[in-house]
Amino acid sequence: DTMRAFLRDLPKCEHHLHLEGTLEPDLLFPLAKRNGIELPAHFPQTVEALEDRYSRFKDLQDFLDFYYIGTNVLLKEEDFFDLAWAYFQRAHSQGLRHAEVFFDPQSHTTRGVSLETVTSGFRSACARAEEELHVTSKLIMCLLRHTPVEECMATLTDAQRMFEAGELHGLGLDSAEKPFPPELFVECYERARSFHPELRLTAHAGEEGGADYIHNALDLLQVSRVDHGVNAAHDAELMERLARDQTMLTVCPLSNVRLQVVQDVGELPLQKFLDAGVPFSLNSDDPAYFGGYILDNYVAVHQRFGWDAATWARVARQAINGSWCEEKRKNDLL
Ligand code: ES4
Ligand code: ZN
Repeated sequence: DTMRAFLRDLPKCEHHLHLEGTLEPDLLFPLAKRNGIELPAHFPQTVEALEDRYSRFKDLQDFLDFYYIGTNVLLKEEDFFDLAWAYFQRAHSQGLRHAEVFFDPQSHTTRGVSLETVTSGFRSACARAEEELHVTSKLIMCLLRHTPVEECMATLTDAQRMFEAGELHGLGLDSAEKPFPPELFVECYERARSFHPELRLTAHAGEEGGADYIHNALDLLQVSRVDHGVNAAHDAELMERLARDQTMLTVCPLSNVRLQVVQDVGELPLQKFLDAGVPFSLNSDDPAYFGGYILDNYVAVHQRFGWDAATWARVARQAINGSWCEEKRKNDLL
């Protein structure tokens, strides 16, 4: 319809996308076979059964259990390339222009897959996306907050050269929010900041965790962006702070429904953020698991909020302005 076409043609930027979360069931099973990986006995055996199970996640942890099993089928550089290239093509067909994408090195290095293998495959896909699709991108390495801090520190050491070379653009923090608050990772973020003066910092906070998680990510980790962050809406002082500093929240509507953060997209505090001047972007998080890519998230929001064209242009502009790309690229997108 015309609204979907309008939203498709908006210049969209995505800032909250886990590359491992783009593993579609129809790639998961062939990769498991190609790499001789045996899936657990309880794992659904067909694409249809798996998709059906994905539509019934109880909460974040229930999803993560599936997400980490899926991740196990990724072994070779070409697996990482195929995964990311499939994502870029699909998102491009939905009007994506720029993506800042997460990956979880620890979920691969603990299986004997080197960081170099992972990033080489991803970087090749990013280069091809820029050449062929004119989609620009940045890689953000995430630390798994359910793992010991010493392992996170070792992962940072492993990645130091790539941060220094600008091959990795930012650091994030993901996996189960509770009971792993931001304050556990202060030394990791300090260490990362020492690698490069322009290294960008973000963290998942305020999806499962309360507004205190967001305060602590800002104060203690010194992040310049907050992933999810929807629980900021419960804290008036925090809302003022986010608006004053123009700190962007990377909101993931379909993810929040699938993981039962809200029962319906209409419950998200998006109008409240707009009215308060708190910038946000709309993102797909783990599109293979949550039933939609970036445009599907825009459409779902439109169905509940019914914003006019000027408001949608403002939402798109906020996402461009909150991007970590070069000013020249931002101006091209605006
Ligand atoms: C994630 Cl939705 C979400 N939250 C936390 N960690 C994640 N890793 C992949 N998706
Ligand atoms: Zn996420």
